[in-house]
Amino acid sequence: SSSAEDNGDVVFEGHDEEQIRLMCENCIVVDWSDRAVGAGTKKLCHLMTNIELGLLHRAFSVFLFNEQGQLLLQQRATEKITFPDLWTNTCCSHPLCVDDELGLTGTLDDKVAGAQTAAVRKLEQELGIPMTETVAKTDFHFLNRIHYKAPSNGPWGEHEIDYIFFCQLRAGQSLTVEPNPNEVRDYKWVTAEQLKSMFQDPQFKFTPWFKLICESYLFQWWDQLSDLSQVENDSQIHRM
Ligand code: DMA
Ligand code: MN
Repeated sequence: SSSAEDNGDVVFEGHDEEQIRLMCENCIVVDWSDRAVGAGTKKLCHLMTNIELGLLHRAFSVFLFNEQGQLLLQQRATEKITFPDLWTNTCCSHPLCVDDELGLTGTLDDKVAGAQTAAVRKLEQELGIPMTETVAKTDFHFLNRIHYKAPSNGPWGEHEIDYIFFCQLRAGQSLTVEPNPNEVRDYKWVTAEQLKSMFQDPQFKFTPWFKLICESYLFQWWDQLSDLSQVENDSQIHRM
């Protein structure tokens, strides 16, 4: 449906205009083996009524580390329709149904490259990080894919196959973060110990996918940040 129609849709009542507009993006609908089976608007893909019928889409999650090995966290803007105000990893979004993000050949390498292209696009749009100058696409380490489902507020939720990427700034490289206030409310660089203590502090609330990754792989991968060769490029899809 057009965005003019969507503006009047009851599911968008009280929501931010720009975030409603982004609900018209075309996500990649996938089967359980992560084969692209079609396009679905971001709106359709994030309604729990569709998710409960099995609708699944492709996503990515970037974890960006500085030279000292601190992780950049973001707090989602209040304007976000799903999971507003929650703390999470550096950047998350969806590769879209466009040639350079879809992974046209269907090989894992090609799908990873498509998700990386989307990651560069959103690091810039959400955090003002000019990735092409800062980090080359080859600096993205693909770890694995996580399949999870989680309800959000109201009629919304997530059901995704999520491509996990680690990226570390090179020696001497600094970074200016200029958050887009429509996307990001706050940000913070943390060590593993600081993140663990944030989990003990009730003032910080976290997204479900970030909690799942923290409870499973994050800290063991973080320990191996200087050499990810033993843990990267896992072709399995991990169901959580
Ligand atoms: C969706 O993130 C992706 C994951 C892994 C949950 P998001 O809601 O931040 O997407 P967008 O930034 O496109 O709204
Ligand atoms: Mn999603």
